[in-house]
Amino acid sequence: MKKGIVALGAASALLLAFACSKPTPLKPDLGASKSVKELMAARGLSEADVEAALRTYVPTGKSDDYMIFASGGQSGQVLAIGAPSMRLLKVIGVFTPEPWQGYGYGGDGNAVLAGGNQMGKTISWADVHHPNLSETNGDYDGQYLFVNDKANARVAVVDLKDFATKQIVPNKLVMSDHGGAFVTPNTDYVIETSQYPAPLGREYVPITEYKDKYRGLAMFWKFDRAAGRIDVAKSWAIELPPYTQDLADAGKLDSDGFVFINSFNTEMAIGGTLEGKPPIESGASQNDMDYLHVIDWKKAEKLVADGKTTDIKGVKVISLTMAAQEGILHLIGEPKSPHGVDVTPDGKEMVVGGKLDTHATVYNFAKIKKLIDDKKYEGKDAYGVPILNFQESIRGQAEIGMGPLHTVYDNKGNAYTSVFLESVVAKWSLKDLKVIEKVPVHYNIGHILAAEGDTVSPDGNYVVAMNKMSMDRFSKVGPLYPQNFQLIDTTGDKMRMLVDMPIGIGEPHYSQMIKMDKLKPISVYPLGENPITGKKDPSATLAGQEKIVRNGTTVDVYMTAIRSHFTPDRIEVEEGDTVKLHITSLEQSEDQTHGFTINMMNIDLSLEPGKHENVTFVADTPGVYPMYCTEFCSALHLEMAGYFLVKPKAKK
Ligand code: K7E
Ligand code: CUA
Repeated sequence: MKKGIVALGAASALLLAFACSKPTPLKPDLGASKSVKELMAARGLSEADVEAALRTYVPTGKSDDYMIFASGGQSGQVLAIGAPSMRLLKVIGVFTPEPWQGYGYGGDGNAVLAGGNQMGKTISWADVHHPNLSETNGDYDGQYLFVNDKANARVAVVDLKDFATKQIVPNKLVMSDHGGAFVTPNTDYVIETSQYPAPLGREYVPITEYKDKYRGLAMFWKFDRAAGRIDVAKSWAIELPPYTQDLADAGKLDSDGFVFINSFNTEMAIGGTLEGKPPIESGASQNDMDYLHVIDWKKAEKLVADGKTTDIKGVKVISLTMAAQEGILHLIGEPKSPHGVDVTPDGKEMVVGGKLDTHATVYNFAKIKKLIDDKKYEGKDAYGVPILNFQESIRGQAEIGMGPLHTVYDNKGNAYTSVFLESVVAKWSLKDLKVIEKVPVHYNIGHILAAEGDTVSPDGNYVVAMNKMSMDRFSKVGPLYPQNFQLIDTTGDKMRMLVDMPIGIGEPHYSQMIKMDKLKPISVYPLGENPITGKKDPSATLAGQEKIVRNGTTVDVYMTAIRSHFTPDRIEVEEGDTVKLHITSLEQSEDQTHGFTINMMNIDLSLEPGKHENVTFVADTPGVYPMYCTEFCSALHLEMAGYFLVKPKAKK
């Protein structure tokens, strides 16, 4: 056995020497002996295929131009994808434990995950919908990523310095969210609006009292950029009618200071299929119009500062009555069963897609603002919220096709709308509201995203169709099919389908795409840094400081990891001891990661260079537990191991 490992070590050394010597030019058989045409014929590729391949191929050692941050859907994670290559670069652990990153397996990440517990329960998954990048002056700044969990009403903060989740904030008032996590143009707030109405604060109320007691909510999470965390104490909310709020977007430039939220069940249908009542789905589709909510958040912020809020479970809430009276909330009709509301790059207009409509409706902010300023109302809803006239609020409607959902923009005045039922991307002109071109996608597109698409200055070169179905696109993997991302080139007069990317981890909803050079991730942590606090850990251990300290039944182990050993590598404790491991990676070279596990303990850490981790557990079962490094870090990686021994308690 030992011999084999030594041989392997020698082989790696040889490989290393080889890699470091002058590279020998490769002479691949195919390229050298066959022309491109022959190769195309052999592989059955058309010219368009080859062109698409050339447009997306990123050779080894070269970087992609963009990074896509995609929702990982039910996986609870976020995917980092390079574009145009559409290669998966990382699955970032967010709401779900992620073993490779050692996230949720005993280390400090446990506290982050626990921060997202709701109603006293550990929640280890999420329905991730909308990742949103932090912005400065309406432009992605590459610093943070926010993402919501629709199923459990939570928002997470990912620091793009190290692509790690730093915070999960549970919304204590609502049961689900959807309109989030959208940021205001300078990331003052991360917005999270509820989806399925329920009593705010979660007490039981019979569903027959839906109209009176069930509510929606717009949560304004205050983001403290210097701290890199949501400041829960400075956050607040606005109570909304139980109209089932859907997507939201923050205004920018002209419409800065406002938030727009869709709703799709102004009928307030509550189902009752077993009792012979119509399901929510058909009950909610009776009205031709639902309501676009227009919120003046800067005005609301002043009310909060003046203390004009109600306390619900410790959250400052502007009541619905107050919001209606003070001109914070206005409603405008929107057709029909709307889904996305997307503010144009100049902030002047909002495009709403109606799932059961054939139009994208273009609302004009200046018109809306004038109606609000003139207090010109069409009426009020049952909750006293002023309603603005639909026709007087819009510039017009674009005839898009069956089931427009979401809209993104380019830098040439065009909009791209995902059309679910038709399975196309419709490109149309914002100027004359005419469709220019439709390109088929495969199939049933949900969201669409664009390069730098939600900024004040989109790049205009790519959109990605995020398709729900992929029937005949990929090799079969059983009845649960991958989702399909399709990258489309939008630089020319005609849209060009470039490449498919199967997503085999969950159903992504939204994504954003940022220029790669805006991201400035670190390669190594400063020695002893605890990534969760962003500071040198008080228990950081440097070479020579390793020790085992017993205090009663608590054993603190100050440990280091460096190629290719742990110090100490033997730890013996007594049954029932509380063990606190403090492990610092002493590595400072790029890509030199160690892992750490104690067998059978469900402990698993990733020790990137410089990183410090703390693990606390009770050694409750006597035995001999090997511990080892879980990353193949060196030729002597297998030797990077040790023993954790738990001595049985002496019988009395
Ligand atoms: Cu799936 Cu934005 Cu949650 Cu549309 S949402 S598809
Ligand atoms: Cu350290 Cu393997």
